[in-house]
Amino acid sequence: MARLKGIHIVYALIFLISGTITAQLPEVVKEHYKLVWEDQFDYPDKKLDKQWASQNGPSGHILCSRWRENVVVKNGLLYLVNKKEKRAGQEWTSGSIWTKKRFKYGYFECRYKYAGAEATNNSFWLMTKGGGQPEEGKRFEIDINEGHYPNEVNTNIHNWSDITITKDGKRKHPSSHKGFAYGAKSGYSIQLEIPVNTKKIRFQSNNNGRFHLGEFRVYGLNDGNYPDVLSKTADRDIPNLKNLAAFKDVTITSSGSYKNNNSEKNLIDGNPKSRWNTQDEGNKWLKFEWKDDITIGCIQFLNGWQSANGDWHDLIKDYKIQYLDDGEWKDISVLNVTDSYDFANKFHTYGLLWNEKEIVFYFDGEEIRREKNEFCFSETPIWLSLAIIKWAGPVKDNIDGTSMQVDYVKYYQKK
Ligand SMILES: [Ca+2]
Ligand SMILES: [Ca+2]
Repeated sequence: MARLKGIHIVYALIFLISGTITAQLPEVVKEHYKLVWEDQFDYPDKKLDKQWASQNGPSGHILCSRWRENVVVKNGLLYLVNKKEKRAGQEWTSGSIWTKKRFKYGYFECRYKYAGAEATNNSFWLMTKGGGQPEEGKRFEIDINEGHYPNEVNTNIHNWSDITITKDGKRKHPSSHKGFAYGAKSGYSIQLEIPVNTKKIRFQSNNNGRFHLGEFRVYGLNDGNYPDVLSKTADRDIPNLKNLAAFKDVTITSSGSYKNNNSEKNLIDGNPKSRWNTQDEGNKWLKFEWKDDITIGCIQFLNGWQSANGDWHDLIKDYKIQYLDDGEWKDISVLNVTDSYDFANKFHTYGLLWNEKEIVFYFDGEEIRREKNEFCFSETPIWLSLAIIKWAGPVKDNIDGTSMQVDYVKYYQKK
């Protein structure tokens, strides 16, 4: 019996494992596509060079030079390794490789984990290679994911043929971006199940980088009737409901502000677009103090900023709101996105369905973005690249030794 049970457990495990892996494939791919090329990285390191080429040198737009030595195949995984070492005029090294084979149209999928540090760019992407213009369409780049630790997925489509020079001498090219910050959002509305009475509340965040809070609202009891947190006119939307944080006798103190610009007043001016910009370093906090006890039924705040395409940027990854109760700080609301979305801790799959008409992006088999294909009509290698960059959080020594870990890359073609 014991043996039988064991076999059953093994079968159950195989079923579970294969189930979770096939479940990642989009329906359309399952039905109409077949696997024609893959790399599982299940071979000795030196065999990597059969199918992949490696960068060996610096790159001006990022903070690291990239070398074959930073690329390691081991135990069924490909590691792109960040190191703090001076080489080729840069302070850091990392790895970037591309397939010798060229691909066109199909479903591209990669299963990987991010390097576990901010300021790293963990990318699975396509880009035409070679100097000339392609016969059809433009030179292009499709970033299936430029992943930023811990929770961000970034997709891009770049046109590298139509470069123009702006009046101030900068190179520009047409591109479109859509980003996703899993587990984070721009507006939080925290309705208290049990109202609290207090004279003091505080907001804290360990977010590494500087961030922006557009508005901070504290409401009394109002039968659950509070404004839509993202409403531009929230302060006037509900008759007779006043933001207690904006009362005259409130004292607002903070951990600091960007360039000491005292932007705390922007938290309570009713305008979501004017913001408190925090200082760069250290913990960030805000404290509100009233002369007399207030009763709190709801707290709302806005963070991040929105670009013209509707994307939100710089959304905070953690916060804690507390109130003072008899000399003791007690939690009202706590968020830490890495509890649910830590893409360095868990493997996820990033996919792209590319045909003559459309470019469709997937995350764990779910469609996240769909665009018309306007100029991506020629063959490209598949690229796997790790980089250290300035625009995804502060660059710190904890990057040293982290790695992007790739389980596999697969390419499916239409049956
Ligand atoms: Ca404001
Ligand atoms: Ca593998």
